Amino acid sequence: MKRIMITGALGQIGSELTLKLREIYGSDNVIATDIRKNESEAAQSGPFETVDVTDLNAMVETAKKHNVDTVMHLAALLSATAEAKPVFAWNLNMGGLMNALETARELNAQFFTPSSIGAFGPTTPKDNTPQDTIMRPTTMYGVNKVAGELLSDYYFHKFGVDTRGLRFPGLISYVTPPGGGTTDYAVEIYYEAIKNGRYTSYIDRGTYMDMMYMPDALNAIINLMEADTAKLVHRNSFNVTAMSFDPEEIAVEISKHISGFEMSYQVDPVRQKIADSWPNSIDPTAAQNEWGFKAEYDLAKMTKDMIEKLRQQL
Ligand code: AKB
Repeated sequence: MKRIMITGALGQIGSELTLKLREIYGSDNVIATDIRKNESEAAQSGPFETVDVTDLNAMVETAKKHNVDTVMHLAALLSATAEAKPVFAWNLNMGGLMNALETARELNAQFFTPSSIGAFGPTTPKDNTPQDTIMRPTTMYGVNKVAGELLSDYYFHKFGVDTRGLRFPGLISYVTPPGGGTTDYAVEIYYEAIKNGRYTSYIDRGTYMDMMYMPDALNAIINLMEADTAKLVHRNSFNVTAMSFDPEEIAVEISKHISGFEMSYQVDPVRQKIADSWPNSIDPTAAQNEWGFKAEYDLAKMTKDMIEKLRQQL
């Protein structure tokens, strides 16, 4: 990776990934793109272009203008929003991905896009979900993610594009909040705990989902992209996870830092149904074996860091 174009660069992953890549590869070599510009550091600290991912021409022209050799396609709707607007989600998630893959093909560029635990469905084995298993998701987001994995593999086999991907769990960070996801509760809870000392969870107690702290997610992306191609048996996409917890367990961990923290529940049936269709915990062995995936943060270490950082920020 030397000249990288990122779509969705001002979103939850992109806003941090852009800065980290600029640190490693140099500011001028990381071209941030998004549908609109804002005042964030990611938009201001290096090249930025306004690009709508549904516009193939704009994407290809931007990539050519900056002579990129890597495309990281992050722009997408998350699970709950996709469920509320399924046709829009199909058009944006699949149209955007197709355009990004075409851009990579045209420029002979390396390619990354995230998949998700949402690619699994209710008939997938729920615990320690294997890398290769039943994938029959029942959400529009999941359908997009499975189709996206297959399409990325297709571009590798058919056109030789060096496509790589990760099945991300819920990502937790104190920088840019996620929007429209099912796992977002595990981010909101920290903000509410610090601001108000309480949180009302829309996900029910006993609902386990995989999660990961953003620094581990960024390292995973970079390590996968730097991995020796000869060692990759899988490409799109690798199971990665750092922890699995339910709302009760994260609440207990937060209580260790914020005494008197109160948790209550008002379950949102739409997001609960999505969560119920996802695994309790996934098995990252293929990622560990093929390119050395390792996560540094567990629930306790992440909670300590989140609370320290958010206390300074809020
Ligand atoms: C979501 O909840 O939609 C995302 C995901 C797990 O892909 N955070």
